[in-house]
Amino acid sequence: MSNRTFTMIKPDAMSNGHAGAIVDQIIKAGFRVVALKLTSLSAERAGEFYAVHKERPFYGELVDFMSSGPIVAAILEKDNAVESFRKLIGATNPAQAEEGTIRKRFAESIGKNAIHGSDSDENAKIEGDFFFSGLERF
Ligand code: 3AN
Repeated sequence: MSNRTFTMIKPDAMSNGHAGAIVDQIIKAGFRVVALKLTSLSAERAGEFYAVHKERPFYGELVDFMSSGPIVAAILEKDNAVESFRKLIGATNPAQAEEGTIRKRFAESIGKNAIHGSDSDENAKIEGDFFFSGLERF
């Protein structure tokens, strides 16, 4: 169990104006912001980030969507961060997400689902390193 996870606020939530409310909910849930930036992914970088899903039927759609506009990337800290954050964001499909979760409140669909949360300590480290240098962490 590690105390850090990685998140992205996805292009749908950004263009729908939910970034501020989402960051507010994350901080109120007790996460400390270690690193945070407004950025974007090229199709090539999005493909690299989601390489584990390469064989899935939705891979092309996912890469197109994730490179369609700005995102907010962040590293977050809390005890049991990965699991606790997955609980806060809710199920991948917002229709199945629990009431009050970030995806239930802000996501449009299973593809445009507002937010990413790392699924393991190992991936949290890989994904945080994908976006942030040591100098960008506090
Ligand atoms: P999670 O983000 O909850 O860990 P994963 O890892 O299964 O979910 O999927 C990664 C991302 O791929 C999801 N956040 C979502 O944007 C997209 N995705 C997953 N399943 C589908 C699907 N059936 N159709 C379209 N996009 C999907």
